[in-house]
Amino acid sequence: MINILVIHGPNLNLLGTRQPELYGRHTLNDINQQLTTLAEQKGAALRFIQSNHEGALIDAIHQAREWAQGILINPGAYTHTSIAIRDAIAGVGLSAVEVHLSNIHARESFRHHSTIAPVCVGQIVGFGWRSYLLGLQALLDHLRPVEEDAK
Ligand code: CA2
Repeated sequence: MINILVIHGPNLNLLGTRQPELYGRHTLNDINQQLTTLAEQKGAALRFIQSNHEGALIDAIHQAREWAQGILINPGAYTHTSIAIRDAIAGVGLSAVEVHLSNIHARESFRHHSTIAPVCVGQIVGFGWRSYLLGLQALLDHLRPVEEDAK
């Protein structure tokens, strides 16, 4: 069984209530349920955290070292500012995949840079709620390469 921490950063608790043109109509709970269904199919177990506080996200990353093999993270606006979250991911040494609902590279220039991406296996952006599913699939494949890839 592969254990994954799913992290939702600031303001993502508002999903499905406002700005559907940017972030879609799915709620955070909808996305977590979709992820849980995929994880069950793939033999993985997920734990979720959403917080609007940088320190709470860092504490969760530190605690994940005890039980998880990977991290799926949408850092929200901390993507563009947080050296502390980057250091936490690098510090615990867990494989992480960064996901975004919107295509951050097609938006305002201040969203083009991610402080987090360099310490992640990869980044998936722009596919709405499906970015999370693609990210989980990619993270699981990275942690447990399919037999064809391993040959
Ligand atoms: O596209 C993404 O997933 C983002 O991480 C979303 C962040 C934004 O700061 C990043 O640049 C890209 C913002 C999340 C705000 O979510 C809301 C959802 C509904 C209503 C208001 C905000």
